[in-house]
Amino acid sequence: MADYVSNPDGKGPAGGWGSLKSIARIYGSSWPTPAVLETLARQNKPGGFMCVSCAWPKPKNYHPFEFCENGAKATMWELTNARCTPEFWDGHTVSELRQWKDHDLEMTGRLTHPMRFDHATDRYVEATWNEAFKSIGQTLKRLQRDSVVFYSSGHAGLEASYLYALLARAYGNNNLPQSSNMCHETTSVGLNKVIGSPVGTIVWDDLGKADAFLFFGQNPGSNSPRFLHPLQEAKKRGAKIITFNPVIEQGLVSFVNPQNPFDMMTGNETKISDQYLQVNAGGDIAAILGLCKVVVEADDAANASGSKRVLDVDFITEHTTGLETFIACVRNTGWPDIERESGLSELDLREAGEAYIAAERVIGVYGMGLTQHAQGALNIAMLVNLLLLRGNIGREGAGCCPVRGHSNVQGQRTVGIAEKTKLIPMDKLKTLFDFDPPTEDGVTIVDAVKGLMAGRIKAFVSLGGNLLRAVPDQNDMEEAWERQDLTVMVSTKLNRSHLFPGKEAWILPCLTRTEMDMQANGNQTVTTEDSFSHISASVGKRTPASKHLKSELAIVAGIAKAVLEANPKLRWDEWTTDYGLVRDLIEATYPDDFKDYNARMFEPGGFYRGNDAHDRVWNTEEKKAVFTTPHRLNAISFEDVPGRFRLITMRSNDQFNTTIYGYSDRFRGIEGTRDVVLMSEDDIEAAGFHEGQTVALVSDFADGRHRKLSGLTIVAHKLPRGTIGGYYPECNVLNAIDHHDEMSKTPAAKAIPVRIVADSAVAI
Ligand SMILES: Nc1nc2c(c(=O)[nH]1)N[C@H]1C(S)=C(S)[C@@H](COP(=O)(O)OP(=O)(O)OC[C@H]3O[C@@H](n4cnc5c(=O)[nH]c(N)nc54)[C@H](O)[C@@H]3O)O[C@H]1N2
Ligand SMILES: Nc1nc2c(c(=O)[nH]1)N[C@H]1C(S)=C(S)[C@@H](COP(=O)(O)OP(=O)(O)OC[C@H]3O[C@@H](n4cnc5c(=O)[nH]c(N)nc54)[C@H](O)[C@@H]3O)O[C@H]1N2
Ligand SMILES: [Mo]
Repeated sequence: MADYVSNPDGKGPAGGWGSLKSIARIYGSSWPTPAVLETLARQNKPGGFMCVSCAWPKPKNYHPFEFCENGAKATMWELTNARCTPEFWDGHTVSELRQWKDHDLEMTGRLTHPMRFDHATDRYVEATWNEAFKSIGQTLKRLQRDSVVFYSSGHAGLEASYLYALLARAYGNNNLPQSSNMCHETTSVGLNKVIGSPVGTIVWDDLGKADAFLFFGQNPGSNSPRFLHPLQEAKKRGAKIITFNPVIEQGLVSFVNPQNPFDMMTGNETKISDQYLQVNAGGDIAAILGLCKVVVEADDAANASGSKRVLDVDFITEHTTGLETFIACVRNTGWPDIERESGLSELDLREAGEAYIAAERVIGVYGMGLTQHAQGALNIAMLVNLLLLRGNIGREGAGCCPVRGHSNVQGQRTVGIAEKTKLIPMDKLKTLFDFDPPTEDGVTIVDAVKGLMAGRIKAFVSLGGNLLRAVPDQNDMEEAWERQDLTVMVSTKLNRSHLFPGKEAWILPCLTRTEMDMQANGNQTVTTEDSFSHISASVGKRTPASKHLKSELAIVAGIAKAVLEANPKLRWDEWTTDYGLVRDLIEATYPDDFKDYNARMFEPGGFYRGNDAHDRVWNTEEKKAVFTTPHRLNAISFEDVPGRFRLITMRSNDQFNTTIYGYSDRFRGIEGTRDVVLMSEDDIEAAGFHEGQTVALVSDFADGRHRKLSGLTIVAHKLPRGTIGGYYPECNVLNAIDHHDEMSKTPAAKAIPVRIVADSAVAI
């Protein structure tokens, strides 16, 4: 086993008092106010509202406080007293704000008024909603249909999302890329190819029945902290947890449950990972192949001695295809190749393989560490291979668990936000709304960005998000973004994407889920879908941050009315007064998923929309679950040459994507700055640098383009040789838009080829 200690460098466990302090800091000395506590107490409960942060499911039997450190931060970030009003712009120009950090932009507070960019004064100025809709409508009418993109990040609820997709299609295109194009699109495409499901196969109760969890590149301590509770329970009943991650992530090391008074008073830590394997960035294909080799060898031995087979032969025969070629590949790949490519020893992989075999029911968990690679889909297919060998998909306590990002990112895809026409029941739309939906596929994020850069895309409507900061080649993107005819940002807070306004540019401020959404028919409910395909209702109770805010649904309807020809079947006004009518439409469009939608949406834990792979029905081309034979042993698209490193772009526990709450990455012991590069001590020494030195990273793609990020301080960190770490989104200037997963076009943000240079060595 690797020399893994339960508390590296003396950093505190995940959860515990550190988590409460970290929450309190967001609100400063005025926290907690009774109103905020009241709001937090309603989080993730029936009749309350679903967390605005991540998509981790909500249990049926909830705790008194069913939220985590980061869910609380996200909620409080919305409930701030700060306001970014029209007067803010009296003192600032857009050019000046470009020098500001992401954190400082969002600290200006909630956006309060619709704002139009004024080129003459380089400022946003107040406008009315009518002016905004009218002007946006006129411009959209003038533009060629396929030159407009309707982006969304996974914040908006199912109702607004369904209408947004309808707006795009009624307007005349399928240009509906979403934040998951940078995230779990690898799952939507790659997992779907091998098991016929674009989403995970487990449900909540499976967590309580698994004997082992394998974690590949997912960091629950920061990104889905409520996951640590079922993991803690799993450990207490003796389940094993094995982690594959180049970085030692504290949440996968140990946890003190902040909701357990005994644990909090005594500092009683639960050790999470039994084995922590620091795989190379991009080394999972080889690592998993190693595990499969252990399984196959054990099965050979069992077969020879006549004892119980290790492979689940009945399952494989009935449900899968492709085993033989895969097994041949497993047998033909030698340990030296596996060790070199994974960066792990045969001994460690044998120990992990034995633990996998010893467990009756296994859940394979994964996140961005698998999806954001040039061979991300192959990474996922390898994990599926491993699970299929022992029938670990489609039975109790076992399955595949991709952990989703934004709170409704999965659901938005379910209700039609998708660029691929084959995913949409177009005939239903035609019947329901009496128009001919466009038949051509729309753009992915990568296509959209390339289209922008080439001048083909002329307008972007963004329902949430901060695309400028989230995509590769950020410098080119900034230039391309402001060349557009129209930029429309439906937002809650100021962000960098607002600062490169198109010829016509609008910021449209919206309500959030914690706020009351009063329409003619009363306070409205919205729904979201979590990572386990459960759909839950949210009712906001807070007074809106400004009386000028509109709901996302009302904004979509406002734009739709201004741009679309009158159509008696498109009843935007009526739908805005009663979101239940939109849920009826969703049910009519997707009857299997949303049966009795309005009646079931308050069920504790949400209602399950079902999953065929969970029931061992395989909607693949082959109508079986597919074993994939890997054509390479690593997930990267470049050679290793001396001086070239694989840069992982990381999240701290003090951010939600491009929203930077603060500068404390307490799990990794980095305080006060994000301008760092993490390197192993051996790499620092071999490269002739020293800790604390300021360096620049320069990207090292075959295209030879100059991409550089300066002013980074070297921090020694326990990492595999050749793998270094820096923060997302800052490092996005280093990535290339053509560097993405081959199958799904998800940008490859977890192994960017870079060189490290002394800061003065390369001219900017
Ligand atoms: N607090 C907070 N919560 C969030 C978010 C946030 O920014 N902050 N973002 C939300 C969103 S949109 C998403 S998609 C999810 C993201 O949540 P995660 O999927 O956890 O994403 P990351 O933190 O980017 O990366 C996950 C892990 O992959 C590891 N890793 C990197 N490269 C490799 C590799 O090659 N192999 C392996 N095995 N591991 C690797 C990294 O060290 C890291 O621990 O979280 C959601 N929740
Ligand atoms: N290098 C690198 N790049 C990455 C990643 C990485 O790991 N590394 N991760 C990728 C991933 S997984 C993702 S999902 C993307 C994220 O990309 P995006 O989804 O585009 O970015 P966010 O940071 O989530 O967007 C934040 C903004 O959303 C707005 N907002 C917040 N709440 C709401 C709301 O309720 N409604 C509306 N309408 N707006 C709201 C606010 O104005 C805020 O400024 O980034 C991707 N980019
Ligand atoms: Mo994401």
